[in-house]
Amino acid sequence: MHFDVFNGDADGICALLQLRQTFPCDSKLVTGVKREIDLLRHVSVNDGDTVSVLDISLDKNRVYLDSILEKKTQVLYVDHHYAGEIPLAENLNAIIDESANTSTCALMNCHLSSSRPLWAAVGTFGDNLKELAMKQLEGSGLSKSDSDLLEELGVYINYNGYGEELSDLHYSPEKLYKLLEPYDNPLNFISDCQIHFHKLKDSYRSDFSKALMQKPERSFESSKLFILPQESWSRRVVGVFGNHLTNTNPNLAYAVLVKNSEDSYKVSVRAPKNSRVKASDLCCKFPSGGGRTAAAGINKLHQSDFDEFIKRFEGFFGT
Ligand SMILES: [Mn+2]
Repeated sequence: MHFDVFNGDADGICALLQLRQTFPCDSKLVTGVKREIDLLRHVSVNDGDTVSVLDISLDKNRVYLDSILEKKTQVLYVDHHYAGEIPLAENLNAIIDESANTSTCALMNCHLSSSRPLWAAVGTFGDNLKELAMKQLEGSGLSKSDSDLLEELGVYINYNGYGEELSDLHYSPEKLYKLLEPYDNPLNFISDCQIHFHKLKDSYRSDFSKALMQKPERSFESSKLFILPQESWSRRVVGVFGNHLTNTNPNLAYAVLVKNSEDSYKVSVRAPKNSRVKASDLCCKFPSGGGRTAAAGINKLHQSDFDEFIKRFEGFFGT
């Protein structure tokens, strides 16, 4: 059997679309809400099985990966999150680049010699890397309005991945992948599946308009912190709201917090666009923190760490 293990956001879904449209195979899909990144724990392999892992941190899956590699299973690992030390194993093909200006979709596009550049662009737009997304489209001859549509689709698929549980999401990432999979060209999905495209668009707009009414909880010289109410729209919009804030004011760092059901917060951090400070370095200081240079998060920031987080957040981006 082949396992396709992928992040439930746009970058994960679109990286798998590129791979499977180029090399079709009947695989077992393993995915979840965007925050669920230790997905390899769901995979138990037998002799002859193979695995692809897309857009989830190697470091967060290390123990599971090590045991899969010990069984001589062939693994393709494509990612841009914090990886730590990459295991040296003949049966591991790791395409990992942690630099700020890359996405799993762009790495996959390179790996597949640009076989599905439009999907590579959609996923990269989803990760809020607009310039890099436009690079994937070079030579495709798309009009401005078509590339705008691809950007919209990327933002909506990315938005759909956020939530505490699958029940917060409009589409489970597996269902969304299966809806998109028949379309070699994402523009054909948009024109053929207006119902789905508009459902994503309308929900995004409705959630987003609520977020825009929120005032910052704390404003520092070089950063702002928002706390959204404990509702499912907040859990869905937290990441795209963070992207919007950083796009609007690239000089500031942002943290957006949403209270979890327990005594903790889910935290989304965006580094200032034009700084080299790594958002992931701040988040990794807390248990359940992770991410990448421009965008990182903490799944469960305990109430007892709240003041400490605010202090570090202010200081981290303050110099
Ligand atoms: Mn990504």
